[in-house]
Amino acid sequence: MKKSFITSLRSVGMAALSYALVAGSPLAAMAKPLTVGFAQVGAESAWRTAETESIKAEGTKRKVNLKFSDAQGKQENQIKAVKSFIAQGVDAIIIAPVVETGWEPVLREAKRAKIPVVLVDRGIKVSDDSLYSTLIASDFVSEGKMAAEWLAKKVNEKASIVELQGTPGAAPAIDRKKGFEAGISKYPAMKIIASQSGDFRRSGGKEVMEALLKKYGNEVTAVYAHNDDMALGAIQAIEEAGKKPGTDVVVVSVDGVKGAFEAMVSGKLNCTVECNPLLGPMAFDAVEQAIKGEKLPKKTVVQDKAYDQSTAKDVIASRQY
Ligand code: GZL
Repeated sequence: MKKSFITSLRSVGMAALSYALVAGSPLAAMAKPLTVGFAQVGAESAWRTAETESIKAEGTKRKVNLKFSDAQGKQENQIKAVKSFIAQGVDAIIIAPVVETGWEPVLREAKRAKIPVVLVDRGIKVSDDSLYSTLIASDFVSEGKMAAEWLAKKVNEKASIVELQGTPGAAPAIDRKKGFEAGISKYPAMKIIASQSGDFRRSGGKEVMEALLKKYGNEVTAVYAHNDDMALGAIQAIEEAGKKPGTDVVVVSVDGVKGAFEAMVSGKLNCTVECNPLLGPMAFDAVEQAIKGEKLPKKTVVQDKAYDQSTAKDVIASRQY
């Protein structure tokens, strides 16, 4: 009796010891599922939807408890969501910041709460870049330059261009404009005759294009849209004005969503510069590294590539978004 009693005491002791080792140790932090808050911009475009799906799918794959917030395009809603994530004591926060400015106060709160912040897809302007762990995004200036170079070749360096801008104050809108203007600056006969925001929305692109076609008519020979959704809206407006998009008016945009490839196959869109939205795997790699306190690069640049009608048919079936 005595011997077996001691044996069972020993096994209980071992179990208790191993629990203590795991419970209070870093292993414990890795053992329990992470809780991550994701403050998304909204659902303004097909690109945005693809990004949301990528992050949600990766969170599910990694058994993360993901708290999702759709800000309907409003920064105040994003800030409210981040404050709520902090109050809930999440392990990390992912933000796709709708605009570049206004983030310091809430990011200081996250820093005080020792909650790492990973930025995806759009950058921010802060005086202290320790307020976020890393940014995973495309180089929007380069995208604008690629669009300009492609257009210059297509129109033999001569065009009167309507520019459809993205959301005012958003990094992609600011930098795609900067890159495109730099790109066409080498060609004196390539002029932006009008530039207006369609807020990255298809409806916005259509409305702005309708108004600018009424104002400039046949003077417009090309459109540069900061995203495919606005380009597809502009294509509708061009058709409704009795013109052939892709022929009478050359249309160039950014994102590389499925709808853009379909429009290139049908000859209505001429070129799209891909901006990959499938950021889920990289975002959660960064989250896990940030939680472990690992040093991350301030920015990871997602590689982009231009597609046009010459390649659209071959690649459309393999497009992932
Ligand atoms: C780019 C992203 C932009 C897309 C748009 O990283 O922020 O916002 O180009 C989306 O389609 O609305």
